[in-house]
Amino acid sequence: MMKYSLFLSVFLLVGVIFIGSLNVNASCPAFPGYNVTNYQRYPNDIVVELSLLSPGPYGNDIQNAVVHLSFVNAEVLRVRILDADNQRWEISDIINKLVPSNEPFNSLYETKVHAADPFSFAVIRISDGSVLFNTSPTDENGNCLFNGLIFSDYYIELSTQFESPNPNLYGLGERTTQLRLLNNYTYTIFNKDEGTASTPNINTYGSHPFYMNLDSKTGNAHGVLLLNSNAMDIVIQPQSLTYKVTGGILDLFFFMGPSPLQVIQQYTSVVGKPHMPSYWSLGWHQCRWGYRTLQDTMDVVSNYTYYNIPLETIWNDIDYMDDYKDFTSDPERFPPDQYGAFVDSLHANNQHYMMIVDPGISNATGYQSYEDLISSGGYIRDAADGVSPVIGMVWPGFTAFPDFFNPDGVSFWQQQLQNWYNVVKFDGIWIDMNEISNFCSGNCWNIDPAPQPGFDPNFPPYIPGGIQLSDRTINMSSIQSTAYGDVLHYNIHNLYGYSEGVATRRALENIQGTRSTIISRSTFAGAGYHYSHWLGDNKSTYQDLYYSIPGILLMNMFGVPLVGADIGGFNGNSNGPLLARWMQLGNFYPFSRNHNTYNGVPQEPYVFGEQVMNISIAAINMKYTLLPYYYTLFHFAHTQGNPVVRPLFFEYSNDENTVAIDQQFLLGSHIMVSPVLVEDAVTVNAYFPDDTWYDFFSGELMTYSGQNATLDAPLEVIPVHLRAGAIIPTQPTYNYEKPANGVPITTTIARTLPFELIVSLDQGIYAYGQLYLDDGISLDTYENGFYSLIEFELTSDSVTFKLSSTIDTNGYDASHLNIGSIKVYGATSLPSNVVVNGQSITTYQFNNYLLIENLEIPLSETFEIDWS
Ligand code: MIG
Repeated sequence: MMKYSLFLSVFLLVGVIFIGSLNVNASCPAFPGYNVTNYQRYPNDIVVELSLLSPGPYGNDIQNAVVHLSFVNAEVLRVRILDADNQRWEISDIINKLVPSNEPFNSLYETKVHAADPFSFAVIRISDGSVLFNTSPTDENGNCLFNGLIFSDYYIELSTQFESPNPNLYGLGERTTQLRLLNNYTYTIFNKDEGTASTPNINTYGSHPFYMNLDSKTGNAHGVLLLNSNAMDIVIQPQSLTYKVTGGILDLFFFMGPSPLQVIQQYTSVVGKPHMPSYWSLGWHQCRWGYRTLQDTMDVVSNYTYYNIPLETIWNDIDYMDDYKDFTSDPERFPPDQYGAFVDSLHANNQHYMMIVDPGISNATGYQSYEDLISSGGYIRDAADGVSPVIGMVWPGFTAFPDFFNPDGVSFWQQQLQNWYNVVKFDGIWIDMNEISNFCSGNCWNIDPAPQPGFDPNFPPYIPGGIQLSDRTINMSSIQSTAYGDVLHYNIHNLYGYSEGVATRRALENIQGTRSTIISRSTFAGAGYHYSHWLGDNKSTYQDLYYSIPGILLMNMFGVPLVGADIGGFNGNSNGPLLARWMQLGNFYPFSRNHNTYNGVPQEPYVFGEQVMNISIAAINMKYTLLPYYYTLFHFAHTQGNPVVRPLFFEYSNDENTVAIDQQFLLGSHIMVSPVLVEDAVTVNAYFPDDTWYDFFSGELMTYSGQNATLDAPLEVIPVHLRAGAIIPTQPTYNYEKPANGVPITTTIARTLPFELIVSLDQGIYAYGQLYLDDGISLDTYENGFYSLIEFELTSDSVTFKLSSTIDTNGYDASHLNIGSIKVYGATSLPSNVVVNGQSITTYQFNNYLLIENLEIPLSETFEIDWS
């Protein structure tokens, strides 16, 4: 038992320091941690000096530590725990985009530092006094919950107790998982080539050491980021959460929300807000592993055209390469001149082209890229001599790996991509295998390294996930050259894909001079600032159809909004009904790509007969019709960090029923998607939060609110509902007539079509919406003012109605764009008079909703429509 008596407390503007005394029971906790030897209060900081009270379990304890509690701004607190005497690896300069406030502020939080033995701290929400983080090892009854701070060279441990047990937690990616985290589980964070089709909850391709905690009683949420790139376990128990980290420092950020959306806005202000994607990347993508020849690839494009299915981008997998060597193409199967000409012909039709590039560079004799890599010196080095490249084995056989922390590795990469671009004018790049994936474990010339005496980076004293860290990747002892000197791969393994993504982004921006489109398998916190992601190897099953929803929702919470799962499923064989359901759901992913493995049966939308094809065409048209809305959502992702797709709890955070919902989701804040995820099912059980909802297609007012409902969903139907209060800008593509060259609609054409505004009236007879426009491809259009932002508003006194626009900024020439029609859901009768910009019109009708047609209202000017 412990007794805890306060003899002094000092209240400060934003921080509270408790200086107390503590009687420590020798056995509780087992590792009490550190003494406080000094503290200092500065205007926006508290600095606490610590000295080791009791060594941790693994030796090499840090004797003197220093804690900086920094009040960054009103919503963000940062707590860094450093070695006072020695510099340790930390990543803050690479990832952290935060500019601390210089202005005085009234923070939403206060901190309590237990400034005596042992050290602990707490973070408290001022508005209701709730304790969001508390590292004190004992609970209020003196029960011992966990250890104090352990801070040693290769093992760091810190725990927090929950104010009430079993909170709603989300995050800690990447993994295949339900949306809400399990309450008794150890989550490993360590990048690994691990398909989603295997065990749920284990660590997969990326690292996102961030969680959100939602208190559904108050609706308040907060977030916590541990900015650290080392392998770690995060142990969640009913009363506590424990970080067990293999190196680096503790660099914690606390985000006060209080809404879930605000938590993500604050989180992305630290790790970086998402880049603005190219408009075309939101179109429909077709890929597979197994388009073995250029002719195979061309045939797919022809089939799309023949069946009149929109195709924005055709992709090639590793099939195109000569012996799987990057930046080459097979002379027979993909003859370079014909290959380049094919891509040029796509461009002539406003279509796009992407192909895969792997990081492993073959060491085959005479391979120019390998010679270039070796002479650049920008490769990951082997610990054995510190000079030679570490050798792995991937598709081309033995390979070396560029070191993207090394400027020479970055220049090498840019040069290779430039050389390849001279052959094939690709529009974007797909980067795979960048966990790093390796077909053997460790150095392939020394397969399966045995544990070494002393510190062995492959087998640190504590091994997150319990498997040697070099399992199916390179040795952790490998050496990388960073701006901070040589760093063990051990410390930065989780940053490999991120560093490749950053290098690829820079290269493409230099080569193309436009926004880059990069889809990467591996990510780290903040990856979305630079590039985008697909969820990796799933399976053609209904289970994985479901898992794709929490997958895209979590990535959106991590600030990586342009994300999707392989539509149709990667491993295994798809079939007609599964593909139909996946096409329907997948065209609501922000990134929509059909992709399949080498030996799977074909799963292009035209292979399973006419019904599935027509369902697919309808699904793609739905996406294209909504593109102006998606693009506007991406603008607010880019500027504010807002997720493009969101869990229901984001909008209804004090509705207990929403906290675990991950079979439905919201697109933006107003479009709710409730897909069929069960084989042969023709109904969906969907939850309708307490609000007013309309059927998105028919405009019918739903009678459900705050309850579950069983909805009809035969194979050709995906239930979609529109929340009241919205004005959704769309450009319907359904009636597009193919031009003479027969090419089905592309995003280039879609974005020139007449707009249709879909208005959903709420009970106050109000609705609001926004539309962001720019050229869709240039860099920094928003930052440079080359954009237009239009707001739409509907107001009414319930007799007269007024729909009008305002134009916030007009840096993009939208004079070629018109509003052609308006639908008003929730209107109850045919108006007697409709006036557009002062002129009476007659082209309107009422049938379930008010439809005003045959308009030609220029978007570049404000308008007003009145009816009564
Ligand atoms: O070892 O390039 O996740 O999408 O088709 C497999 C072949 C390598 C893994 C990717 C997958 C891709 C496949 N790649």
